[in-house]
Amino acid sequence: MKSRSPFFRCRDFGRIESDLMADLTINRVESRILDVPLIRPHGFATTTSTVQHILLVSVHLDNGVTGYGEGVVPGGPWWGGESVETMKALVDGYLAPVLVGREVSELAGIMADLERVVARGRYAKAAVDVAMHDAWARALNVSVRDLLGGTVRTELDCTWALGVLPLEVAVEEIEERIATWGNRSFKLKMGAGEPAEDTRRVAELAREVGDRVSLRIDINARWDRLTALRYLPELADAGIELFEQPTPADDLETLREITRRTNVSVMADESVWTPAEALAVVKSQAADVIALKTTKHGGLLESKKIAAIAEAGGLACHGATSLEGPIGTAASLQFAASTKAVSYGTELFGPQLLKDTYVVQDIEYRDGLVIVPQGPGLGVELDMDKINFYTRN
Ligand code: MUC
Ligand code: MG
Repeated sequence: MKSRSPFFRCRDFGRIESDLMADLTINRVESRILDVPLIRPHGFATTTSTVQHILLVSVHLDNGVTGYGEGVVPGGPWWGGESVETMKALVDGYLAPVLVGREVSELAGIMADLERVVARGRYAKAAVDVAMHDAWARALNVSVRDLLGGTVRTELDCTWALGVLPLEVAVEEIEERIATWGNRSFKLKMGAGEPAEDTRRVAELAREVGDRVSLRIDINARWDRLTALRYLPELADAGIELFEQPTPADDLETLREITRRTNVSVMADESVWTPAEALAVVKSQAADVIALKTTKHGGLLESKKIAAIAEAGGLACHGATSLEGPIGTAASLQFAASTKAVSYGTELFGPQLLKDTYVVQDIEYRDGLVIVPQGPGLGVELDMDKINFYTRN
């Protein structure tokens, strides 16, 4: 048999390589809205949810592999201007056409190109970014955290967030969480009521349970400077351990003043969407912690930039939530598992707030911890019957 020249071997290699690349080609992107009931109403500063709406995005490759991501906001457009309906319009009409026909291994390039067709739209972009990470990792038979650099932790402290609730109901819920799930820290939503009354309610709660658990508050940017300077010291005296975004997002001066004046750690949430905003918080020393949400930052790649900036500036990141279901939660856990800077625990309790799950094996919680799922991709497998059941018609 005639031996093949190096020239042909080289061409064969090129062909094999291009076959593999073709396997990774994205052939379609689909999305559907899920409406999943909550175990109890969750009260935010300006609205109350009884159902979590989730945009489920799937990225399908030529090799038969599918990856999933969730587009999700806490309680609707009040938080960041997007809703599942706006996300669906962006994904179907504008983002999907950029993906189709490209290899999923071009993820960074695809994400950069999305910026040319959609400004902001970060929740929608996050769903697409996560679905591509899941598909690519599954195609390589590795976990998403492997793609992101490998494992730095396998479990995290998990804070349980209470909605805006009357005192007795809140105490009952905290006792139940301690007894059943071993939660050691709780976040209390504030900002809905009149500040003096809101403060009295939380201080009272701290007197009842504060010696056993860590209490944090999230005011969702609802207080002005004077209100914050008036009431935050009372909350500090009551033993609150973390103040999350007391004042408006754009007002870093006031956030900095609060951070300077108090011994309580201050966390920036609404103030940090983009890497540039994270840098501004670092430069102005406006906070001690950044609420890192893979959703509001627009996906895992952008979140890595936020984490790097925080770490370089000496700030910790908290693995925060937009009340994702199991898929979005798995994505944030894969991120936290691979990112040292997520050193201030997590509040990724979304799946426990849902009345039902739509993955085969739900996210695992025990002893106040949430466990990073194992297995390829995000580490969760979809239950298609449940998905179909919760899909909006
Ligand atoms: C937020 O502002 O942090 C996360 C949990 C929760 O109750 O509200 C969200 C959003
Ligand atoms: Mg917040």
